[in-house]
Amino acid sequence: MLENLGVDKNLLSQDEKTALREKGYISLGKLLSDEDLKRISQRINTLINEEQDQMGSELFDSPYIRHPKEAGADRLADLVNKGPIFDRIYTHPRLLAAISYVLGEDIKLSSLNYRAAKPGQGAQKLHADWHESVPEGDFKVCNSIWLIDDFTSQNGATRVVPGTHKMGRLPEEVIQDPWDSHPEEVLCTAPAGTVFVVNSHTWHGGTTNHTNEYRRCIHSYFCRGDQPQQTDQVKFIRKDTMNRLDPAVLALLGV
Ligand SMILES: O=C(O)CCC(=O)C(=O)O
Repeated sequence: MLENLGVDKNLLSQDEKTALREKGYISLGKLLSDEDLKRISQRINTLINEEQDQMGSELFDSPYIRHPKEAGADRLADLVNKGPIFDRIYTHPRLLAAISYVLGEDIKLSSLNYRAAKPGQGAQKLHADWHESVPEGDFKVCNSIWLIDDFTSQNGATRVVPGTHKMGRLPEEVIQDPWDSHPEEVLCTAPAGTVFVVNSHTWHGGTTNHTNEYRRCIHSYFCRGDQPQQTDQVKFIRKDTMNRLDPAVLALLGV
């Protein structure tokens, strides 16, 4: 399947592979042009206007993996079905090379959601995106963060504690207060259009947005083929989405 999506092991440099292995996250650089960002922002604004208080409902109401509502951030969910503009955000070959480097060749999209930290809010405790600790190498999930705005030290950039994916422990098993800043945490600051791939077992979390603007990103989140998806794509996939996507993309969705 990955071959048919243009994925090749050589799409990642040795340094990128080492960083993913050792630190548990990397920047893939700027994968979205300013024109892409403009068009994605327009589509997001349209969806926000259309969905209003239903925003993110597919995520919060899921009978499969229920995600807690977050007062400090807006969400849009199920972006797979909300326009071809979002396709590249889960099919980019360099993204898939990085995700499969962490999870192995058998991967599925788990969910494709938008998260915007509200002005003055957006802080999260340090967490892993998995309910239990896993031994190094038995990774179940891997996320990517597509920056729609610049991530700065002021606007709630994601924090990551490098190397914690190798500890086989959840933050709450080790530190007293996962809301506190961690002495080794690093902020993922970068220009809009940049993509970070974060092994989801690496401790991480949103930080407070100290500006007056929303801090926006899209999470293109993957799981190993033998794990349940956050958004059950078989249940959610719309006919028009199914008709326009290649078989290899449908396989990536688990459809
Ligand atoms: O958007 C972010 O900065 C990180 C969000 C995150 O880690 C999550 O929602 O699990």
